[in-house]
Amino acid sequence: MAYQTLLVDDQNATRIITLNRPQALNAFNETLKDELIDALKNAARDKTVRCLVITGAGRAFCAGQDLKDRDSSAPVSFSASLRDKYNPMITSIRTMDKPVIAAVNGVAAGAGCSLALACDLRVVADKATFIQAFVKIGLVPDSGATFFLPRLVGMGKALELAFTGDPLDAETAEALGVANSVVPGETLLTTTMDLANRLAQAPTRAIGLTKRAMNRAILVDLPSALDYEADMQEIAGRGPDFTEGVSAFREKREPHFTGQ
Ligand code: LHQ
Repeated sequence: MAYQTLLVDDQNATRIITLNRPQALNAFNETLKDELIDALKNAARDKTVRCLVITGAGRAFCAGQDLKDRDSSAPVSFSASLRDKYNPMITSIRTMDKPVIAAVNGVAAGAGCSLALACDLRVVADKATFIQAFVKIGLVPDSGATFFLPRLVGMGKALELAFTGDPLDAETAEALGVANSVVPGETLLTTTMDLANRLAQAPTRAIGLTKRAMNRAILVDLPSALDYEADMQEIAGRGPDFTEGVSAFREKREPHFTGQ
């Protein structure tokens, strides 16, 4: 499949998937979601691929759902959008029997932040930020954010980030264990590829089994958590604060939430 919104490049046994809608900060439109699901499936089943790197083109990693794409920014069913598109991406990353590294080149917001959190490791550019942007548009953290974030940073910090939508900078992300390492933006890809090539030469079968065992040790409830998030998002997405939040984003103004 030739992709319109992704670049896929193999370097030795490492596959690099680059989200490629830089003009929209790599926000997820329907095409990007469909293509990423397909690319993840291919990477999972291709035995020549022994490590996967996910990164973004331009200055952002991914700004989450495309809020200007009128076909999908207010889907008919939020829960269906999550169950059919976002949750399969997250599940695919977690169930892939090979290491997945996010090379977080810039801002990772909303479902883009969730995508980075679902990866096994995060190598982060010094100017990158992680933003639980959902609350800014009256939504609930989704695509696994309610599941991965408290496991990475603890409940108190996770709730603070989710309630405020304040950016988590790279240095703090490293201190909290969200970033495995922080490097200057110019060296992000070379540093990530050094790690990826090392992991791609490691015993992939053992690494895959290690990932399965860790998933089982602390991520066994992921399917029900993804399902529950979808239900919560359906409720939040039907409320007036979501409509106001998206209008405010599009009109570049502060939102006025009623709390209903
Ligand atoms: C964008 C976006 C964007 C479109 C920047 N879409 N254009 C699941 C279920 C169903 C529905 C709803 O959603 C979900 C899951 C989610 O992901 S919800 C969360 C969606 N994402 C957000 O709320 C993040 C929105 N973006 C931002 O808050 C900021 O743009 C960030 C913090 C990412 C970056 O800020 P800046 O560096 O100041 O850049 P900017 O705001 O100036 O954006 C640059 C351009 O990119 C701008 O377009 P323009 O034509 O004015 O240059 C933005 O409108 C566009 N853009 N994010 N998600």
